[in-house]
Amino acid sequence: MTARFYVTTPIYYVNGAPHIGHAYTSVAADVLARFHRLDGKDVLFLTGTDEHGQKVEQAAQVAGVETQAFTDRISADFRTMADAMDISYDDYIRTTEPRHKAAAQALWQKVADNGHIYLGAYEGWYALRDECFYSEDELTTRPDGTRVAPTGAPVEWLREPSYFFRLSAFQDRLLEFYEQHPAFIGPESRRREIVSFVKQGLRDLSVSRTSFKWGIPVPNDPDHVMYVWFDALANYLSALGYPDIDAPRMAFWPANVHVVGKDIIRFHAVYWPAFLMAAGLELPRTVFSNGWWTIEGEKMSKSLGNVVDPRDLVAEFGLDPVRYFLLREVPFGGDSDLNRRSLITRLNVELANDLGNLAQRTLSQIARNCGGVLPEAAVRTEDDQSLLAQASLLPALLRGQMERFALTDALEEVWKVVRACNAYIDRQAPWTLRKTDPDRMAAVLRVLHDAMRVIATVLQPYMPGAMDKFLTQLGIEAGERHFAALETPVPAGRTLPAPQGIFPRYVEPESAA
Ligand code: ME8
Repeated sequence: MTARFYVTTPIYYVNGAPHIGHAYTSVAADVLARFHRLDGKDVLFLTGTDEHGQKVEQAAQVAGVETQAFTDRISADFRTMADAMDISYDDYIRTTEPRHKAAAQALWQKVADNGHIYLGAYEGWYALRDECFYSEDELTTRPDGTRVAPTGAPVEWLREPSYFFRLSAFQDRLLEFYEQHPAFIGPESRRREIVSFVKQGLRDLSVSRTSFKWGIPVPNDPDHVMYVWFDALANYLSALGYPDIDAPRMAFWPANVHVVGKDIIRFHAVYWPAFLMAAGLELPRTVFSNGWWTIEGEKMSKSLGNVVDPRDLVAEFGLDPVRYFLLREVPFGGDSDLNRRSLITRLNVELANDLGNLAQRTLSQIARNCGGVLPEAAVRTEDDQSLLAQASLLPALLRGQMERFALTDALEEVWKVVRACNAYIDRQAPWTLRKTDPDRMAAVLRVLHDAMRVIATVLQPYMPGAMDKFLTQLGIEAGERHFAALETPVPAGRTLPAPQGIFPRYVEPESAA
């Protein structure tokens, strides 16, 4: 049976336009989805939008648009952004869809039937911006006297009838689960943070609101709408066809990984597993959190006017360089800064120079000196064998990195081989061999071709467009691009298309003249 792999992004709030932070999490999840597809797994990759709650309702009011029409518009924009970033999602879930409402209500009903929800009244702090309840001891006071959440979001005092989820009853089970499943929360720093948060004690969680209407009605009590996080988290099940346990997609549960930003780890690593335990469902294998992007050293915010639309970056630098940069800049899981200088340097040095030149040098020599035809694999020298051995280890090496969500380390491994290829071509100097030993020249070019084929194959998840071009230039056919195909050598004698640059150098507009 083919192994399954289910990966999700957060579903994004439709209270504002998509930005580079959203694109980042989606690209990371996309790399995982594409990697596992190429590795022969049956993958389900889910993304979508989170459309209920007071924050979205207020944004629609400010825009002066009817709420559903507003969410339709912004959700479509998020989808356009995902498409522009080449996110290979299999399904796009919207929480205002009937299939989701039915699933969220069924999940609620199940949790209630199992005795974990009771009616009470909530009195306490709420941060609208975070759609999150905070306890008194988590707040700080600003010099002007206002109370703020740890995220800096202003809080308000709420007092209203509410249903509660018996979160406190799950404290020990959660701690035991974290202990037994060390890979459940990543990276390790977040795991420690969550364990210590839960150890401090969990209070029951308010899971319904009565002071506004934009949400999913609570089953049998339409005066209440579900707390937006109960509603939102259920998306990971509603896209599978829950509550129909026999729906074909339910075989994808439990999810292999929910990729989320560090801001929402608590919801995914505390509330979500507790809801699932309460419903008697299996828990996801991993919740992995990505770090935070700042822009040229500053927090990204509407008030600073520095919110980056990923589509603008793509228009300027090209899609694949942007995807590459996002995952290359800092070990996945850590915080990072988006600055033009380092983006341009990575594009020009690592993509255009290290990889682009290697491809160009090799392919143009095959075109010129081998009649554009792929040479035979000849008897191999020690130098040849050592380069090819290094390249052929890449799929297994990357498989290990993907298991650990080490998306950046994986790129470093590939670049070690890229650099080894460049050192090899300089050492072997096929341009000199052309006169002295043309057979050896052909053999060297063939070794480079074989090594580059591995490189291009394993880089597809990161840079699908550029690697598609690269593989085409290498004469690799569509059915030969998955990892298992690397076991079969490409037959000699294939005619390769005329080589073209894969990564043009970026030249600053002012210095281009
Ligand atoms: O939290 N750097 O939606 P949201 C990196 N609807 N990632 C960032 C980022 C930044 N500066 N800014 C945002 C929600 N993100 C809920 C999720 S899931 C059941 C419900 C990314 O629109 C990051 O992944 O506020 C973060 O978790 C997500 O966008 C928050 O998106």
